[in-house]
Amino acid sequence: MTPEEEREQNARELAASRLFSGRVDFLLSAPQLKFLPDPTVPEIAFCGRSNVGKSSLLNALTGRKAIARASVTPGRTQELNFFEVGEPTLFRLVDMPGYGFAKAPPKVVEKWKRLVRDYLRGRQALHRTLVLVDSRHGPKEVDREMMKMLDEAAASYRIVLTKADKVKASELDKVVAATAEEARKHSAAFPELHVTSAEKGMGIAALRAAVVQDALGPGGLSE
Ligand SMILES: Nc1nc2c(ncn2[C@@H]2O[C@H](COP(=O)(O)OP(=O)(O)OP(=O)(O)O)[C@@H](O)[C@H]2O)c(=O)[nH]1
Ligand SMILES: [Mg+2]
Repeated sequence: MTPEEEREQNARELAASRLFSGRVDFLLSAPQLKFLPDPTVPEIAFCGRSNVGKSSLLNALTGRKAIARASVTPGRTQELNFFEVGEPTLFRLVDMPGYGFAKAPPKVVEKWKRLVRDYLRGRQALHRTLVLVDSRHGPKEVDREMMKMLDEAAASYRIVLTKADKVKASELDKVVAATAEEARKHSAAFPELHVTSAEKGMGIAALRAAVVQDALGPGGLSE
């Protein structure tokens, strides 16, 4: 990065951080497409395997301890959870149900798959999807399936490695390389990865800025 680019990036991160420290409210849970909110503002979706750290990442981005978890009561994980950012609302974050949860009955998994697929394919307001991948494991078969589905829908996505604090630096380098290699195989994946830790705050400021830019465009928050 040139010094000028670095200044711009810092300014973007600061503006994004200010925005996220303002209003962030839970809006609703949608168990079926007909319960989706009116698509009046851009949406950014968070998806990934069960336990990958979706709710924790959402909490870290918004600087809230439990906003995502607070709204998701146990047994209701087949729903899409919407959060609004900004006053007035500038965009929404959508916490998706976790996939690859082996214990869920096949019928439930099928219903979830359909809901997610229909949302991701058909939602005009969807500006970007974040596909979360656990730094300890790298991309798994279910992650590849999700990526393929997004490729086919031409719904572009960022790959976000989570829980980076849980692996050694040398291990992390390997997982980053393997994940970047995977990204190159997918037409709708951004080539650059986000390496994050919700626990330690790593990569959070940059991801915040990226989310704001994805939602609002390059001119996003300029005063
Ligand atoms: N060390 C560490 N642990 C994390 C991090 N992010 C999440 N965790 C832990 O991983 C577990 C799962 O995190 P969640 O945020 O609930 O994961 P999720 O993807 O929302 O899970 P589901 O809603 O069940 O699909 C929790 O015990 C978190 O505390 C991280 O960055 N570092
Ligand atoms: Mg969750």
